[in-house]
Amino acid sequence: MSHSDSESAYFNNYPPPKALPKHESLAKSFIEYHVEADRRLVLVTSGGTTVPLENQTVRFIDNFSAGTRGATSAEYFLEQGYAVIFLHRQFSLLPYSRHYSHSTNCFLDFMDEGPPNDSNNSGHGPIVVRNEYQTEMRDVLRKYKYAKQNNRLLLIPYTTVSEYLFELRMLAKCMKPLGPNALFYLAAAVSDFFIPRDRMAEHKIQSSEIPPEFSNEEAVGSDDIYTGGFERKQPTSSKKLVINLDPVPKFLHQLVDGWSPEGSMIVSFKLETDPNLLVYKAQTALQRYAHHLVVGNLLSTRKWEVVFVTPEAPYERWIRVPKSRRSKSISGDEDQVGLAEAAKRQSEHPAVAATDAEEPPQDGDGHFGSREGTEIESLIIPELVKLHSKMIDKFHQQ
Ligand code: 9Z3
Repeated sequence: MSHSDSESAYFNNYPPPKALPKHESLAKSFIEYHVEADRRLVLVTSGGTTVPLENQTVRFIDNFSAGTRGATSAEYFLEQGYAVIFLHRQFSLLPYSRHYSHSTNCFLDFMDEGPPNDSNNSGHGPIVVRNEYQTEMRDVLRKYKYAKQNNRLLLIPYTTVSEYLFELRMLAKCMKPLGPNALFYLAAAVSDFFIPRDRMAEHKIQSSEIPPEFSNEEAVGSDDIYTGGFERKQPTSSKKLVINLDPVPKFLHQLVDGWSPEGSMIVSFKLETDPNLLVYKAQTALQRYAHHLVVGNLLSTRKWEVVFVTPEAPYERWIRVPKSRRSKSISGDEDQVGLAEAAKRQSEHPAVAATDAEEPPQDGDGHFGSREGTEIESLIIPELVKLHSKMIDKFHQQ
């Protein structure tokens, strides 16, 4: 099946998200506004995607992504003067409010009740931001207000992988009038596997036998597809659940060759856990889709290092937060920083022992240095903007 055949098969099989027409009209007026201003516009995708197991969804498969990369990157794009469409998993982190979320950095910890205000005799004081957070919160608040008041940020939510794909296609097509001013920054962690609509159970999959009079006429009985039947050795009324997933069609082809504006820049992310594979997989993705940049990252070191893999020299370029400015991360493993680069060098020159994992000194400063260390996105985005500028110049010289 060709890419466009698998595209049509996919989109014909799924109903579009209910909110798509509303999102389309919001996107069109947002884009028109920025086309008129000749402003650059980036579509940032962010967060995980769910894969429902039932049509009336009780259960779904999910992934780890909280949307930190996307939400943080969106802020640095706004700082660089870009307008941002933020296509995000519903309830994942958002630009600016991410600094004061409900779990880490709980927003309530930043507040106090001030002394009672005598004028209204209520005995209640006003809620105030604690002194030590005033500067940082004012800074975040000002940037947030600026983005809102100047129509620089459009938030579009999705939940499932299918909703994500419908929204991505719609937004890319709406972005056509932007031409080379459009940038795609695909940081969402999109599921590679899904259950096709014609194999999906309508109702909640049952974990125990139900009498035949209750069984309904689904296209495919949940018994046939999802359950492994009774265990012989262990008599029990519970059933196994065996899930059979298909690969999600590779939509980057369609984005590069059809949906996106002429001259636009497309940046995808490649996530791996094995340092030996990262650069190879990023290079393979770049060759396969023929776009402009793959940003490779390892799950364990993604907050401190990424690799830019490009079709032109220098082909592979590491960006790292200097050691002294790395934030602490519970999920990360700082000992792994440098391993993927060393593994790549080792594979190219097996005779040369892998060099140490230390990074060369780099310039660049994080904007939230005091509490959180340097954010790697503060190093990634300016570099990316330079590459985008080069592409725009080249486009206009043609
Ligand atoms: C990424 O690699 C992002 O950097 C992360 C960010 C998902 C690791 P967090 O949300 O994590 O800040 O916690 N995104 C792309 C992942 C992905 O699904 N890439 C596909 C792949 O690796 C290619 S499009 O095959």
